[in-house]
Amino acid sequence: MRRFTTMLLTLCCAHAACLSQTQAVDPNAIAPKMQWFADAKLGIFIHWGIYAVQGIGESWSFHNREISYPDYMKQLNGFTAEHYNPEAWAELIGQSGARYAVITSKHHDGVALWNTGMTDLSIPKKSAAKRDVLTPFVNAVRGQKLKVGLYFSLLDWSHTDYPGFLKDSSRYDAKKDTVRWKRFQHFFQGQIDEIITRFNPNLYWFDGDWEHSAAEWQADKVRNMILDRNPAAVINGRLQGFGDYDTPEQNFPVTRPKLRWWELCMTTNDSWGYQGKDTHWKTPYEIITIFADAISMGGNLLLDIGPKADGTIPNEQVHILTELGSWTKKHSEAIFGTVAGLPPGHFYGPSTLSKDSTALYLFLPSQSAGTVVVKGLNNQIQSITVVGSNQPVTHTIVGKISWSHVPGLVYINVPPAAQDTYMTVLKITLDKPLSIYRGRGGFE
Ligand code: JFZ
Repeated sequence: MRRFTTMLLTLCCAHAACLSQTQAVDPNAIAPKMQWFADAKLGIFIHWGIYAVQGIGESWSFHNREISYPDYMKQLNGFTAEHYNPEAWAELIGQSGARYAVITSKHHDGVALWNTGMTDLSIPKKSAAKRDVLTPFVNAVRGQKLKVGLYFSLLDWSHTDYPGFLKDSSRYDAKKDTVRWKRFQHFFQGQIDEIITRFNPNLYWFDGDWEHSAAEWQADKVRNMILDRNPAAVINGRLQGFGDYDTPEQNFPVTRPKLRWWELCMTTNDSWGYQGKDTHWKTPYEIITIFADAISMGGNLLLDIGPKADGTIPNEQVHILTELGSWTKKHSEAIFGTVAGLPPGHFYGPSTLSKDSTALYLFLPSQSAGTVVVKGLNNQIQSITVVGSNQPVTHTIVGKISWSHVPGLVYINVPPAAQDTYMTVLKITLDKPLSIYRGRGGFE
C-alpha cells in the first residue's frame, strides 16, 4: 500500500453538506504527472444520461421529488442514442481547442453508460439504445489524441445498498448497518475497478463524495487502486482529501483555490444535462473571457455540454465550441504551455506568461480601442505585437523618474484594426525573465 504525506491543510468544498477534510496528497510528489493537466487549460465536460429524455435535472430531479423515481426511470425507454456519432463529438471537442474530455460514466441516478457487470442498471441492459455508449466515445477521444476523463458518482441513489435516496428519506444508516455499507463498498469499488481495467482513463472525475467520509469511501484505497494500475492518472478533488486538484463549480473563484492545480467546471447555459427549456446560454464572448480569466489565475476551464437523448449536440453548444475553437486556435501560443500571468494590480485584465516568463500575454478585457496600461514592469520591452497577426504595436513609457528605481507606466496603443471579434491578445516580448515592481511608490 502506498503511503501519503498527510498535510494539515483543512479544506472545505462548496457544498453545504461537506465535511471538513484533510488534504492527503503532497503537491510536490504529483507535480510531474500533473504537467499535462496544467498545460491542457481547456477540457470539455459531457453530462449525458436518461435525464435528457424529458430534459429534466440530472438525478437531482427525482432526489428533490420534482418527478417520481419510477417516472424518472421510465426515461430509459426514450434514451435511443439513434443519431449518436462519437467520432463527430470527439472531433468537435478537438476543434474547440480542448485537450481533454470528461464524460459521465455514471451520475447520481446510478445508470451506467457502460456494460457494467456489477448491476443491471445500465444503458446497454435497460435503455432503448441497448448498447454500451461509453466505449466508442473513449476510443474516439483517444483517436483525436485527447486525454480521456471519466466522471463517476461515488454515491448511487438507485442502489438498494446505498443509504441516500430522496432528499427527505434514506434507506438505512451506514454507521449502524456496517454489513450493508460493506456491500455497497464492494459494489462501487467493483465499478471503479471495471473503469480502471476497461478504460484506463487519464483522469478520474469523482463526484458525490460529500455524503460520506474518506474512511467510509475508503478513499485512500480507491486512490491506490487507480494509481497501482496507472501512477500517472490524475484524480479530481472530490475524493474527500485524496484527489489532486480543486474543482470550483459554476462560481468563478475571485481568489485562487487552495490546491496548486484547479479547474473551474461550468455549464454553457444553466444546466449540466440537456434541458430544452433552458435557453439561458452564455455567449461565446462570455465563455472566452471566463476562460482567459481562469488561465490567468493558473486554472483550467472544464466547459460542459449536454447532448440530447438521441445523441445530437444542441446547436447552441456546437456554436459555442466552434467559436471558442477559432479563438483558441488563433491565440494558441498565449494559452497552451503558458502559466498564470501577472498578480492583481499590474494590468486591468487577464494575462499569462510563457514558461520562461520572457513573453507576457495581455488579454484585453473590452472591445474598445485606445490605450491599455501595464504597471510595475521592471523589464525592458523588446517588442509588442498582436497575437494571431503579429501586427506591431507601439507604446510609450509614462512617468519614469530618472533617479528612481521604480519603473514607469507602459501605455500601449491598441490599433482599432487589431481587434478580435471576442478578445484581443497582445504579446510583450521582454529582454529577460519577468521582473515586477511590487512596491508602494516613492523610495520603497
Ligand atoms: C455536482 C453534481 O451534483 C451535478 O449534478 C453535476 O454533475 C456537477 C458537475 O457536480 O454538483 C453539485 C454537487 C452538490 C451540490 C450541488 C451541485 N450540492 O450539494 O448542493
